Amino acid sequence: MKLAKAEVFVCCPGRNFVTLKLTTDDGIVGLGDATLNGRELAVASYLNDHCSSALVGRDPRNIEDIWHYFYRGAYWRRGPVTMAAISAIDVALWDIKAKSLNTPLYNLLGGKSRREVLVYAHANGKSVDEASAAAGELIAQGFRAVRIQSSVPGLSHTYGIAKGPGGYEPAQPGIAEEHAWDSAKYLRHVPALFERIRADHGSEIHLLHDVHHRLTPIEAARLAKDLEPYRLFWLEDPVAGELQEGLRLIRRHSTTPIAIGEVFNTAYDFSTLLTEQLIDYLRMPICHGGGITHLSKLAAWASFYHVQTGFHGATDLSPIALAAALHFDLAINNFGIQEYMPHSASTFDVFGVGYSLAQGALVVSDAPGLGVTFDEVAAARFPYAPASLPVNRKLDGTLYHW
Ligand code: GCO
Ligand code: MG
Repeated sequence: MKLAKAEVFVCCPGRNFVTLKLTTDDGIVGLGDATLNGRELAVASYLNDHCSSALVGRDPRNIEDIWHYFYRGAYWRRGPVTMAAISAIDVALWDIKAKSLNTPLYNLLGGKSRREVLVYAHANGKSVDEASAAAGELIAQGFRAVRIQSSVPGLSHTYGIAKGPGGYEPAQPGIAEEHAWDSAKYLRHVPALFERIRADHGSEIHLLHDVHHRLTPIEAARLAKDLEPYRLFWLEDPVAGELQEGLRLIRRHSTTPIAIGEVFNTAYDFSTLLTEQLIDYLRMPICHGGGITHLSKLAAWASFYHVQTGFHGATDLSPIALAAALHFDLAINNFGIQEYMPHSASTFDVFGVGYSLAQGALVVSDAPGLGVTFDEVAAARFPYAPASLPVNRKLDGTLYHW
């Protein structure tokens, strides 16, 4: 078996996606998601200009060797653009292998460890009342885990809160929007939000919250400690994760579980976090962290430190990325939870999927491979539309983490 074609598609059915399609000489198609929100064309160029011609002619069954060819062989290692490209190649190769064996991908990853994949949904509100009402609706729909975000009084924008009706989408056309931030206001607000949510919805529902990298280690330690009475499932990205040692301070002060890693792109980004047991959940997704080949190694390594997975699953990760995550989630022992944000109807005009939602969990179909189809004709109806993620400034104008 040989790879005959490597094609890259960039489309915007509601939001931008980059899709890699590999075709073998006997006509098997493998799909990979190469989307990097706000940097789509950089990954498309990496694939088109530096990977496609090196893929053609290779035996797609040799996934491990191809992974190292693009990782070690590139000399310039790591980074989100390179790793998103490698991830897309890797996932497409696993899709081909599973289809050629006529079996769902999870069967090649050890088989099923569970019946379904527990997901968390998103309750967002412009006020605490709105956030609590949104949580109530999700609980009534059967969700067992809900992430709660609400506007911070006194700040014009808050991460996670949609400006108008419809879903939350941070990337906007043109150059980056500027948002305002104040850690003191935020730190006063969040414990009151969770006090109210527990009072309204009881102790059974799993609650999560995303700090989106915005605190210093000692501020994060304070928040994690203040939230202890509300028994969070996790507190996400409490600090920017470049300084892994920074998480020691949080651990020293609190037992609130910590999740981190949606912007990481290799297992090396977790080395101190795992060996010192500074986190509880790793969020680096398959589509940005080197694909199934690299995540299998990271997840196995994490399991020795009692760390579970909780992959990033915002809508800027395509249905191909979500399907890859679901097969992996189903198979590994140390699965924790999967993020879930529903894709728009136009996204499903382009991507056909086999997973479905039932009582707060996703159920994976037994279709061979990933179980995802890509409609090129439909994709051509939704041309790429440049968009940027926001930047954030403190109230005095200092540039801060978004
Ligand atoms: C999450 C994330 C997203 C990111 C987005 C950036 O936890 O789902 O923080 O909301 O902000 O994916 O493109
Ligand atoms: Mg996040």
